[in-house]
Amino acid sequence: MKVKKYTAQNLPEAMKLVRADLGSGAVILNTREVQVGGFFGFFTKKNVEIFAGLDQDVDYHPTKNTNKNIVKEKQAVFQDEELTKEIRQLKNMVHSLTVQSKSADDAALFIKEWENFLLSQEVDLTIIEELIPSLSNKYESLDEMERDSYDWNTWISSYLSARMAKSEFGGFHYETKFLNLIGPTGVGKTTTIAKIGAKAVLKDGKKVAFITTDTYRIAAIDQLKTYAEILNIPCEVAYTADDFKKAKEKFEDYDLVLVDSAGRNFLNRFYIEELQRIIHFDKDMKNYLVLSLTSKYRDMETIYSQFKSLPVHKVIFTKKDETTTYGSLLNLAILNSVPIGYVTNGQNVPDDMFEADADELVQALVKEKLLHA
Ligand SMILES: Nc1nc2c(ncn2[C@@H]2O[C@H](COP(=O)(O)OP(=O)(O)OP(=O)(O)O)[C@@H](O)[C@H]2O)c(=O)[nH]1
Ligand SMILES: [Mg+2]
Repeated sequence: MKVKKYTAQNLPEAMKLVRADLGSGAVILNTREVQVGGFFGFFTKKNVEIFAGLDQDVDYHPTKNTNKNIVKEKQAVFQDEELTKEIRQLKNMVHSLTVQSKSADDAALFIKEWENFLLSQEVDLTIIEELIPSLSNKYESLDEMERDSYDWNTWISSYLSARMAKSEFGGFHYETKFLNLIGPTGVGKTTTIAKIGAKAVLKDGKKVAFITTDTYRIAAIDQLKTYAEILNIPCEVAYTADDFKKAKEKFEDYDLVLVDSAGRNFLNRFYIEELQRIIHFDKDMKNYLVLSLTSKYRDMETIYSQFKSLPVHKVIFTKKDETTTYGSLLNLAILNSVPIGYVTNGQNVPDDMFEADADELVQALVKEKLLHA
């Protein structure tokens, strides 16, 4: 018997090839499904292979007349029955292949939807690429009904919260007396100092003072002095390193001294040297880097690595109310293990500020999927 292999996209197509080549007397010896192409187990194409043969002792072509006709007719009846059986089996197989390929399409669509959402939130690709295999495994472990009713938002939130576990979240606890807020221009350093100061005075009943080293603009001094007057607390202006030292000594018996500094273009590499000339960075001073959530993640990374040498003890994210994209915060926490102290969400002093909490921040991000679904 001559055996040949035929490959096509589906069984009916493959059968057509067999018939065209070997005629209706062909015997199907084996059929199987083969996968071609693919990426991460998705988007693979399924082909069908048929092994068919033709018994050359028997001529099935009705046009040819030989003295083996009777045998041929009997065999033809037998072949017809076999063929009907074969077709039934093939139909079942085609059906099961269609079901399988639908479920592969559904999985790919499901993963793609989450991938696109996380990218739109500016979550770093490294984090997304690590998440996808776990998400895909979870998806595969459930049947169709379970998948539909499964709480995927909670699954994603738990995954991302766990990834942030290495970072520390939450504000200070008066363990340090001097808190210095640094960062680029206009991110909300002075406003956040007023918020932290107001909370310490009004809620926690602490003895608080301000020092400002932002002497470049009269308005900047006035801004902090106005908050100091409202809170009825002292505010010292330090033009030189000596002024700063004296102000520090003056507030020695205070619970909390908040230090304001001028924002500078973060691309100016002399900024940190300039800060160091006036502010006495020692171990009883904590430096909080203020970053606006409206900035680009790449810029935030650059700013963070520039300030890191001071060092940066915590990051405060401002202007959460001005964006619906929170990936940058997650990226800094996950990829740089940056401790996050506070998040501010408006211009109102002191109300628009809360202590950072990993779960709440992740949930705020995931909630965006529901809001824009
Ligand atoms: N929407 C919104 N605006 C804020 C927030 N925090 C501060 N701002 C506003 O941002 C602007 C700049 O705030 P500042 O506190 O002066 O910023 P800064 O970092 O001290 O600025 P420089 O000293 O000039 O570098 C002001 O209009 C604030 O009211 C916030 O969480 N949300
Ligand atoms: Mg300021």
